[in-house]
Amino acid sequence: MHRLFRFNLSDKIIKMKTVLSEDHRLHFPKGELFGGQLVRPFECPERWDHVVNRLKAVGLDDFVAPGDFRRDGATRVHSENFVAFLESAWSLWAKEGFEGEALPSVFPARRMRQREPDHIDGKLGYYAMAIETAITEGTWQAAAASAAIAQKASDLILAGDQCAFALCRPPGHHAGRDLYGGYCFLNNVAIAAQQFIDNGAKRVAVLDVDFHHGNGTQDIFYNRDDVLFASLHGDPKDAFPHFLGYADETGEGPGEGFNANYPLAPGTPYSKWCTALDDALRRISAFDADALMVSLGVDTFENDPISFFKLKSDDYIDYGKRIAALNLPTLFVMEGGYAVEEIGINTVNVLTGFLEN
Ligand code: OKP
Ligand code: ZN
Repeated sequence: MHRLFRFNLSDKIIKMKTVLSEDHRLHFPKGELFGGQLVRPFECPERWDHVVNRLKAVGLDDFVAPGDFRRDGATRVHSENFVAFLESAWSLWAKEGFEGEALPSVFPARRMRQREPDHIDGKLGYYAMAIETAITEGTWQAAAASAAIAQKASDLILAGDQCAFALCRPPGHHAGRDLYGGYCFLNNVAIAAQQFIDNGAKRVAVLDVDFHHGNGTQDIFYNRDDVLFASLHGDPKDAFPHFLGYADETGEGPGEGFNANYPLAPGTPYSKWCTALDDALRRISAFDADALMVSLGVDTFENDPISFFKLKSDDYIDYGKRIAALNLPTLFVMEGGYAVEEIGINTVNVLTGFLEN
């Protein structure tokens, strides 16, 4: 591959393409287990419509279709057995004659066997890291299309674009090497980061600004020194995913020092969030990455229904500018954001802030 170039965003008028697909609509479970009830999922197809409408409204309407999902790219970061499970889960579930959507019910907890069973009930629990996320008939096709979007957006940057927006849905950052849950199946941003490495990048940084800790991305790159993972998120003492994301998780083996968590307290305002962001950006800058991947969740918004930070819509413009100051080829990958009416404005504010610099 050609050497990834360095550029000054302010030097030239730059454009950002958005890669997107209608296939996300194939994943629309009726139920999410929340507060002991099956509720309409927070992670819903209209989220995508609001982002697309806002992109059109500001003239960021250079839309590109993904190519076919490249399965071999996914198995660079996920286990073969896990991907095979995702592909076959719905048909195994349907074969049992179950009436509802596929949810796990039993788990290999402490001192039990970590071994994949044959029955779908066992497989679901074996691979789940959370149980709110239903698998339905179209889930695999939507998840594969979402990953294909991240792959195509990576292709664009590897071919010379300075930046790109992968409008992925379903999201990906909770999906680990062999774990799904938290609305995520395939880890889109990790698949993208690995694609850069596999095409000659020496170092790739992943900045996760979603409200929730990107446990899946951390898991995938935890023992590696070629991918720096930095995440700002609700303190796992108080926030999902609860079992990863503490500040003392700094990487292991060769990866020691290449994982940076910034757990933040309930009620965190932009001033405090931004102090953590600036520290993460300093870490990324010192890492001397060839490319930056941003896990872009806007559930940090003050009115998000399931999160507890206090960012306002204008704050997204400000931090988009700060990210641009790194002067790196940058791939934005859509993650969460559940204040559906504002998800378009907040997401696109990051992109326009980045482009205006
Ligand atoms: C996905 B992404 C809170 C339950 C949280 C799952 C949240 C998944 C977030 N009581 N449920 O990071 O935006
Ligand atoms: Zn989130």
